[in-house]
Amino acid sequence: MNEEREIIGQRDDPAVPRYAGIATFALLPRPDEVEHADLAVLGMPLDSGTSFRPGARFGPAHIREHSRQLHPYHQVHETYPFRDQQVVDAGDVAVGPYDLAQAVERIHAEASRLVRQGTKVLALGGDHTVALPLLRAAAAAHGPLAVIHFDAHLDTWDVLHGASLWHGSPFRRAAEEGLLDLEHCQHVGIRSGVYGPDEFDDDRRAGFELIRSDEFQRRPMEEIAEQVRRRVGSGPVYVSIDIDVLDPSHAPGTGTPEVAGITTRELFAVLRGLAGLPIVGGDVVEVAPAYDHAGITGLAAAHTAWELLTLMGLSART
Ligand SMILES: [Mn+2]
Repeated sequence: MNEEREIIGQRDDPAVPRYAGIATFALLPRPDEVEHADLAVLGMPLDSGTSFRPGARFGPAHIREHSRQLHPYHQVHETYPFRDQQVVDAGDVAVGPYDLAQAVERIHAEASRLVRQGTKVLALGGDHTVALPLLRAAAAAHGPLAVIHFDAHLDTWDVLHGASLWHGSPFRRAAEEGLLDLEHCQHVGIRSGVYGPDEFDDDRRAGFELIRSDEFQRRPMEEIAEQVRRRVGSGPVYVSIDIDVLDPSHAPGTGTPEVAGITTRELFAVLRGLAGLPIVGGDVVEVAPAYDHAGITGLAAAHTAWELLTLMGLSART
């Protein structure tokens, strides 16, 4: 880290409470307020790849609104995530709703621009299609990536309704394009309905091993985290978190909810067990606020993003 550079953290005006003022993510500065950003939170207001309930285009704003309560110190990692690295809120990518291929190109262009200037991207979705251009940008800089994918769904499916680009296919397309390290990818929390066992064969060919959500009932979470660490090895890691990995009781506001999921506590336990991995990028996606209640999903997503950016700060330090 550059010790001389002044790091600007969260807004800290005693006259303005956390619930007031414009909500950047965690009340962090914008890019034009800092010399250099080590990590940019970047909104993806897009849900044109959704197969079931639409609405994730409103996810980034919802997550920001619920990120006002994020604090500067992480009591488990004993670190200050906004001091270890300069984090900014880079706003939303300029994408429209009608042309998904064009939106994917724009996300790729914006993420690539940030990555080239040495800024890691933590994306707020938006539907899971956005992971493909984000992986393209990260892999261009770091080579094939070990992906840790928290999700109820495999997302290694092929064509749906004639489209190869949709929110259930990003990791299949990424594998085909050589963006993934096929020996080192890991799903966590899988449980959705499938049409048959061949879907799991396709999934293995896309480079993934899987941990199902029901394993959380009989296995210690430390052991699950250790299995993930062993699988991903020592190369660059990308962490993709579909909020529907959580049980609908913990995240009702999402497009394709699946029952019998994991809890926020279980998700955080596994994430915290990944400290020290070289995480080069990540996303928290599929937040659809129209189906949320009392901000449960917004809060879960904001805090999940905070856990992830804390990990990214720890990997920057090592
Ligand atoms: Mn997904």
